Amino acid sequence: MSQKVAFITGVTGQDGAYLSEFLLKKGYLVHGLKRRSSLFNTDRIDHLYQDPHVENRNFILHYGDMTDSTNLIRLIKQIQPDEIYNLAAMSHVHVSFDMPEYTANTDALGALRILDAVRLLGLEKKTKVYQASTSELYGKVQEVPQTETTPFYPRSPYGVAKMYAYWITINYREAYDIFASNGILFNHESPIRGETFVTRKITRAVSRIALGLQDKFYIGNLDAQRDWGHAKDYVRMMWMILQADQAEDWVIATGKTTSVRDFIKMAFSEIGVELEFKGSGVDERAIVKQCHDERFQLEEGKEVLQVDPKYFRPTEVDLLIGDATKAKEKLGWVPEYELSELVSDMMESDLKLMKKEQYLKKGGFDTLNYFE
Ligand code: NDP
Ligand code: GDR
Repeated sequence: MSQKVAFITGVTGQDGAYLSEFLLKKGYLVHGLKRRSSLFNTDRIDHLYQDPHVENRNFILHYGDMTDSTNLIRLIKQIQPDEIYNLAAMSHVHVSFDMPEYTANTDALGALRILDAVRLLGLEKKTKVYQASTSELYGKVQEVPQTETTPFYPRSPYGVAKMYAYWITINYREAYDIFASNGILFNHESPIRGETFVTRKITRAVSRIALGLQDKFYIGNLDAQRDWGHAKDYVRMMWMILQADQAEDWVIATGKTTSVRDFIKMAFSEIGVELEFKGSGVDERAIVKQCHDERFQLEEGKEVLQVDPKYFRPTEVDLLIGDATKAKEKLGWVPEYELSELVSDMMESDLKLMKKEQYLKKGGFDTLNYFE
């Protein structure tokens, strides 16, 4: 059997990195789209990098951008992929309120550009397309838990852009018979999650507080509830979706939901700290009730967290909880990670990272003081 060829947009992101590892292990030739930036932006995939001078590489990166049609057409023509995973996106919900037009261009029209390139190049029968759809489509709660048939009500420019991408994927499937599927993935996290998403923001801050690099951190809506899974489980599902008998749309979720406040408690308990929350709304704070771990010297009563309305969104998604029965029954998907394991994994990794930072600081080097 000839080697399968995949093209991943968003290869430098969290999911792109895990998916690349996964497909390489399966023997794929993986091509990835990366953006030009003034600094290296390949941290998450540097361990996969292969010297361009070496023959028979199986991991190849190309410059490009989702807003550049001719670039995408040229690359897809050259790569002739069996599978395209369209993961590239301006993926931050809060930032999408600041950059609505760019978000629409990248997330909505970007998906169209990929699908239309497949059509223009006559690859309808060869190339399968995975579209990274999202639980943000559900937005304002219409039904709990959310399934493939729950009505959509997106609540951000990001959600609305992804709604266009979702429907254009279905339209190209129906109009041109392209094997194009949406994975409606609920939140998934990992030690390489972007630092400004709430879980990673929390695990980084808790690790820094544990090591005395920071006193407290600021957060937005503590009551939001999310269905959090591990990214490693979810990229496996992206591949399974393209191996299904037919192109369809699939919800991928754990079926359990947790509030931001409870995620914070779980992260602090990894360093032996019991928290007490005081006040409410914009005045809510958290203080150390007790620290059971002798390695970390956190005194009782120390304030470690405060709500800052700056992180509230103009319109919020309050509650997400997905029902992945269809994927479990038809594709045999079983997630391997529990939320507690995800939190441990992220805390272990961030503690290691912050120890390096602590070491540098002791040596007189400036460390990062930028938090969003
Ligand atoms: P990340 O934000 O970690 O990665 C996004 C990727 O897209 C990065 O490689 C980024 O490049 C790239 N990108 C952004 N804008 C452009 C552009 N204009 N042209 C080319 N590349 C671009 O996201 P995740 O890995 O977490 O998510 C992957 C996909 O899945 C996204 O589409 C996201 O919206 C969607 N999704 C994610 C979920 C999650 O919980 N993680 C849940 C459901 C859907 P750079 O590194 O240069 O910034
Ligand atoms: P989300 O993830 O918006 O669900 O989108 P994020 O981690 O940003 O927010 C989750 C919830 O936490 C609340 N929150 C905060 N969020 C951030 N980022 N920073 C804070 O300080 C903070 N305080 C509270 C938010 O209001 C929200 O309710 C992610 C992205 O990966 C999308 O690309 C993807 O489509 C969805 O998950 C599924």
